[in-house]
Amino acid sequence: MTSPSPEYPSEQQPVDPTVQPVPAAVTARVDAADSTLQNPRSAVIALGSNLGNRLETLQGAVDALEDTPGVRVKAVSPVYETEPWGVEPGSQSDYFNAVVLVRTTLPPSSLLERAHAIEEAYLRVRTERWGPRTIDVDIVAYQGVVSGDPVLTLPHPRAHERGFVLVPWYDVDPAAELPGHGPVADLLAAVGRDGVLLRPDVELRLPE
Ligand code: A4P
Ligand code: MG
Repeated sequence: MTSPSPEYPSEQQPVDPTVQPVPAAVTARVDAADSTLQNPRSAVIALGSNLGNRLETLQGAVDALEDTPGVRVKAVSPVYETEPWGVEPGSQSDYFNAVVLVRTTLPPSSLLERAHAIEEAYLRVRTERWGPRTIDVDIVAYQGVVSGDPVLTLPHPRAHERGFVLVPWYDVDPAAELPGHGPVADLLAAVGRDGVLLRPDVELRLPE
């Protein structure tokens, strides 16, 4: 129980006309946003490029992620040169692929918007599915979230079967688990490293 302040006996407490009761729903929303800000989530992002200066483009994407308010890049994998997946052999150039671990206060939908903005910045043109691209920014996983929404499927529906995602992910987080699919180490053992070659001569910088 609060006792009346000595300066103002209870009947003379000053009334602030700007103070309105805050509806419970608003308080709940603010609290939820606050707890997200205090609890950044971890997300795994896969980068791929097979057009133009592949290394420069991947580095640009890493830097753009770090420049995003609410996103911190925690780890960047080695770069792998990989055979194009899902297309006629020899019909496309090899990819450079890498995986980036981030901590973020953005919800998944905003992280996807940012991924698309980065793709657009590199003038990515979508003409055919699995067509060659300057940059592809895929969200492989967002914390433990599982969603079948086609706009943002989590985890990425094909990550578990792709060496070009699993190999660099395993490098930066050997204990990682893909929600709904199990340890990355086991998935990688099943898929193998064929067509995924380390490029020890090139490297992505972790932003300062
Ligand atoms: N989308 C849904 N879930 C996600 C997610 N988790 N992350 C939606 C990102 N996007 C997601 O993607 C199509 C739609 O998927 C988007 O509108 C988005 O809202 P896109 O990037 O426009 O088109 P895409 O990449 O050609 O299609 P898709 O099916 O996403 O292709 P993938 O599976 O990303 O495969 N081979 C090698 N070696 N290395 C590669 O990096 N990449 C691909 C692309 C094919 N072959 C490759 C590589
Ligand atoms: Mg994609």
